[in-house]
Amino acid sequence: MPNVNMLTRPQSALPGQPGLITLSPEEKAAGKWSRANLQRAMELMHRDGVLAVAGVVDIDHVKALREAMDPVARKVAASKTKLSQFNQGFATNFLMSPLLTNKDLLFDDVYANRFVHSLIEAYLGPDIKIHLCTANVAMPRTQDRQRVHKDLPWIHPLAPFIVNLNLLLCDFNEHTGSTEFWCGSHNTTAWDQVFPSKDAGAPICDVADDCLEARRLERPGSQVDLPMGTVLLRDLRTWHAGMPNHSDEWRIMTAVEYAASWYPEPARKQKAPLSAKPILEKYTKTDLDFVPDAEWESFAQNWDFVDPKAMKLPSVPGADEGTAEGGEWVTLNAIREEEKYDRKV
Ligand SMILES: O=C(O)CCC(=O)C(=O)O
Repeated sequence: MPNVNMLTRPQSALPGQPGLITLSPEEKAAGKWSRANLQRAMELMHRDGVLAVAGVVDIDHVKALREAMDPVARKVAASKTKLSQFNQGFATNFLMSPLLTNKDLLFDDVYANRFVHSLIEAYLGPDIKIHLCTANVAMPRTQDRQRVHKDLPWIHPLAPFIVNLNLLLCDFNEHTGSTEFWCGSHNTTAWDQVFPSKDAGAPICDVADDCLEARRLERPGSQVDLPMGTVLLRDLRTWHAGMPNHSDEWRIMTAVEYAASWYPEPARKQKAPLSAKPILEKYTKTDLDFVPDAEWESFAQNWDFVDPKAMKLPSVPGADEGTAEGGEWVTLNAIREEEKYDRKV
């Protein structure tokens, strides 16, 4: 067999699961990644758009987060009455806020982890900014799967610009409704999203069916199989989908998004509580709007895509509100009307 280089192998020979790097005791003691692990992490991130990282968060911190967030997730779910309170159009997955006003849950290795930051900075460049803090819940005993999508309802840059960090608060596998990822989709497709109509300026999150079917032949999506406490880094351009959770567990992962320094400040930032500012800004900047704790708590668990008083995701340049600086949103990813995948045809 010839020794075929990884990067020139056909996509179909590449694994469906993302690669994994594990922090060694020597790296932990030195406070930094070895050169070899850093190189491996960058190769995997650029190849797959997703990377699993083990050994960077204390498992007792993960258990504490799980214990505190599980009852809140149940309560939030019980209060939901409308589809707009769920994510991606199915009443199976929803967003909740991590409990950022509980100082006993503000762990450095979760919100200010230098090992994680250094991987993200190697990928996005220096001076990363926290852009979003949330959590994804897959409700137990559910049947529906989300459509394959990118969390990007706008014409996004064609270079790494936001990395999402998920911390898995239980074992993630097909039984517990782990996320399906389409490794490599971040850099092999660009004009792949559906537009609500030909004259719409911004697409919706969904990936078009023919892009999906073409890619399925090359390197199909697969659900991750990873233990509790793993950190998953995802280039936001990577296709993925929330899946049915067959178990009795409330499957939760926290999410923190980091943006590249050159990514514009959103005109409307996500709100966060003032008491969490010191930890969130310990080593990175933020693009968050800090408000008094009591004010944040009054809407933190009210996620609803149509209620104006609900918690809001940051606005997106080139779609709803332009940029905070008022500058024009530009990207090479321009698309002619006739090239758009129109939802109505
Ligand atoms: O919870 C998951 O596994 C993924 C959910 C997701 O992709 C979403 O809600 O946009």
